[in-house]
Amino acid sequence: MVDTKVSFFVITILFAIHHSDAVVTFSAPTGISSDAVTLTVDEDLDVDGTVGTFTAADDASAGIEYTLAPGSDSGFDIDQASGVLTITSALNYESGTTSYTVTVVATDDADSTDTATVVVTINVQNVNESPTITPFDKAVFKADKTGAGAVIATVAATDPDAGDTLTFSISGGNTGNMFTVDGTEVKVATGKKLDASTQNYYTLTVRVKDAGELMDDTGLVVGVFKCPSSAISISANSLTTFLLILGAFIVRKTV
Ligand SMILES: [Ca+2]
Ligand SMILES: [Ca+2]
Repeated sequence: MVDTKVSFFVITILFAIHHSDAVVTFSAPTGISSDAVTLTVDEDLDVDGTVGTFTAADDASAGIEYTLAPGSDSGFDIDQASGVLTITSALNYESGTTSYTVTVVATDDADSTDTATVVVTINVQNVNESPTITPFDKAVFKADKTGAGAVIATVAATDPDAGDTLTFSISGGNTGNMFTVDGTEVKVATGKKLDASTQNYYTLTVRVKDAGELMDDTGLVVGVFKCPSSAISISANSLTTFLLILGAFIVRKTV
């Protein structure tokens, strides 16, 4: 016959084991180890966009609460209930900061001493961004018969991506292929000559394109006038003044 005291002791132990709260353990996101995970996000992730979803559990009936530990890099937040880690400010690969570290803590709702932590390395991945072409602030006027190779304007653009290759072209308004782009210079094309009697102004669209085919356009007005003087540039706002001067010149030549 089994001793009554021994039986009571065994039953007590079994009861305690059955009802003990297991340790909180992370199971997601993918690649998570016991205490670390590395995640990668694109630099153009929207603010409030998801970096990753953390899941932890134990066998208790109470839920799990997710928080970021003090000392975590700023710019991130985690939903207390869902474990979704998000960004709270825009990322920028070109800023020079391409990696962040936060520590995610999962806490058993029923026992605040039952926690698990994971150190999260967040690597920011470069994304190609569009170039921006510098608008022309002046219409350009060139004398009639200006020949091939004459520089009409110099074009410029910026691109957030360091070292990106920018290529300029004329994408519109180039009647008769009168103009071409040589590097950053808009020129009268080979074999061409401006002829005011045929066309006395052009409304060009100048385009910049980066290595990833992203692009930006701006307008360039080129006027052609019959005048013996060298080419001039004039503010678009002063066009009326220019035309008055030109009119006076023509009158003087014809009287
Ligand atoms: Ca970029
Ligand atoms: Ca770019």
